[in-house]
Amino acid sequence: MKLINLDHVAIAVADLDQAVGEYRRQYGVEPLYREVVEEQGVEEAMIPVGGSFVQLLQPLSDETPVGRFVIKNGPGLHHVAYAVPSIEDALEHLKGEGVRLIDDVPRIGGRGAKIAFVHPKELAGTLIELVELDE
Ligand code: CMX
Ligand code: CO
Repeated sequence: MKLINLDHVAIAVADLDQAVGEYRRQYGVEPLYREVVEEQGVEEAMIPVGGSFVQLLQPLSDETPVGRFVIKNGPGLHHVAYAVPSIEDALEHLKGEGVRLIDDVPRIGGRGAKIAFVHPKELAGTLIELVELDE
């Protein structure tokens, strides 16, 4: 297992345009990507900060992971994502450690990256995403 960097910190929001506007005004930053990822039930904006991103997530409906999260907790910190060299190797390693995975096999997320989630009950109540970027 090797973590390349902290790829992004994800924040669930109710209104993406408003959140992007607040980041712009308060911190002077601008999204580099913005896209709808149907399979994950979100519209996302990726704001570069140093070598990492802030990922703002607006749920496409209440019946999505982020939609349920916002109803239950309100807007806030949703997950952290680590870049890995090989997502298959990382998942294999975690399975060997007996770690509960949400995704046994990678999915395609924003930026066309391979992604997979680890269950938040595994480590300090934190939802963890692994990302393999196509570079
Ligand atoms: N962080 C920490 N804990 C979380 C959480 C989060 N983001 N989301 C849910 N939980 C906790 C809940 O509080 C709940 O805890 P308790 O049992 O103690 O109350 C438990 O996990 C189960 O939550 P739930 O609301 O009953 O179940 P859900 O159906 O919402 O499933 C989860 C939770 C994590 C399995 C689901 O959100 C999931 O599959 N997430 C992965 C996919 C995802 O989040 N996609 C959106 C982001 C896409 C991207 O980054 O590109
Ligand atoms: Co993410």
